[in-house]
Amino acid sequence: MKIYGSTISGNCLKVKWTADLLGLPYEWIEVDILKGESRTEAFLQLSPAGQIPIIVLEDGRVLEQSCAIMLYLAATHPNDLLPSDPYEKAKAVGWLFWEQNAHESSIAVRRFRKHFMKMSDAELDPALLTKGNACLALMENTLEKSSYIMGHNISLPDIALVAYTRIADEGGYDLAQYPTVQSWITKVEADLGIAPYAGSQ
Ligand SMILES: N[C@@H](CCC(=O)N[C@@H](CS)C(=O)NCC(=O)O)C(=O)O
Repeated sequence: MKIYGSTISGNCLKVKWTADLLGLPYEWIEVDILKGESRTEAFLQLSPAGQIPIIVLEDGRVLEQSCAIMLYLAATHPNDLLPSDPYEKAKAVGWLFWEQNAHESSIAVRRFRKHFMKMSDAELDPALLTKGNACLALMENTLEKSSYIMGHNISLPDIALVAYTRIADEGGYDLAQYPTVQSWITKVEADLGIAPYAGSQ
């Protein structure tokens, strides 16, 4: 399997960490989105949306969308990352939808604009801060009741949500306001075998 991704992208790291946790072999192909490498003719042939992550399977089939890729990897390899019970599985998928729809679309977007595009707070849509903080508050509330997003074990929603939560300060969010989320980040990083975030270029 080939994973086309960027190490500055939480969406891509979600896929990498899932593959690593499952012990899957893959070739990582670094794509520099800041240089437009996901928009070249060659890349658009692979994936017309021009975005990463994507995976290319042994037989040449391409899969897009970080959460869809995570679900595919979890569905095709033995693991405890996705519940088998239909209700619990639907809950897990619901968290992945929420991650994309509410969390990533505020926290990751504000982080990209502030940290990489160097936009000032005045230039940023104020709704991004409000919406992102509402997501962090919801996670704080959830994690006060259970040690992981869904109970007592790491599952796909933890991997998906930790990616942009651990770097939320780059988007101007104050994680100190969410101590339970901070402890959860440390725990999930340890589970994934990754070092605490030390900042990106
Ligand atoms: N919903 C998609 C979002 C993909 C996405 O936004 N990718 C960004 C990097 S995080 C990208 O490729 N940006 C470069 C571009 O749009 O040209 C997913 O989860 O895979």
